[in-house]
Amino acid sequence: MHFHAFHILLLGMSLVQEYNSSQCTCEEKTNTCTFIPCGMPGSNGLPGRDGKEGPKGENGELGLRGAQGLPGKAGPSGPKGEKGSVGERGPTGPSGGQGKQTSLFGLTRIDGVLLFPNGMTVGEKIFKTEGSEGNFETSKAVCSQAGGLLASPRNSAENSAIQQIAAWHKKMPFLGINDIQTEGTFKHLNGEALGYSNWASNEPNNSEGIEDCVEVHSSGKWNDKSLYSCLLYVKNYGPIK
Ligand code: MAN
Ligand code: CA
Ligand code: CA
Repeated sequence: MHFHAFHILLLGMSLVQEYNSSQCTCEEKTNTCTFIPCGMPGSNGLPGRDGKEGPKGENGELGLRGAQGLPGKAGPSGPKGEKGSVGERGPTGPSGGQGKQTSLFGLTRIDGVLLFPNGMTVGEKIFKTEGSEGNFETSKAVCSQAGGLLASPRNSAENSAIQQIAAWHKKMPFLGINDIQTEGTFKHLNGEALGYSNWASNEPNNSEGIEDCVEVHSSGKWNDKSLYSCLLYVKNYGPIK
């Protein structure tokens, strides 16, 4: 049907063409000619321009799970723990003895400390004074601090050391010897009986009411004296005996 109408149209147009070509020539009208009446078909034109970009496609399928990542950084340190319990007491160490002792021109140094004029060493003992004086109770108490003891000679060498220290200070010292417990029976502070003594002649005499302590004269000789006398105290830093 369409085909038939098209041929009829072609036929009509060719008749009109036939008529026009016999009467006049066709005017050239640029871009107005929509129909080529006869002749061979022309060659194909150049490809048209690229079309516009299409719409965005749909999301692809979910990919495979990736490999495990590296471990993360360490976290901040935790709070301080509680204090532990006290450990067991360790074994008793060896006795300290004295530090390095040197003597030059009669001056004694222990660990570089010069004892003159406050102290002297005799064997393992160190006798040392602060140059202070007090009654018997005060002297005992001060010397007992920090593990010391009021000096109490066990032999003539120790007595001479105490005598020398007292001479340097021009004072008379107490000894850690008394007869407080039993009149006439002198003992060391630890209760030990006297194995060595150096009494002056006619001493002890317990004169002046009561004399239960001992002082050392500049000669080194002993005299029993009142507990309330104020005398130099010398401390023994070494072994007691
Ligand atoms: C003083 C005191 C006494 C001592 C006599 C010795 O009286 O020191 O302790 O016995 O002198 O004469
Ligand atoms: Ca006495
Ligand atoms: Ca006396």
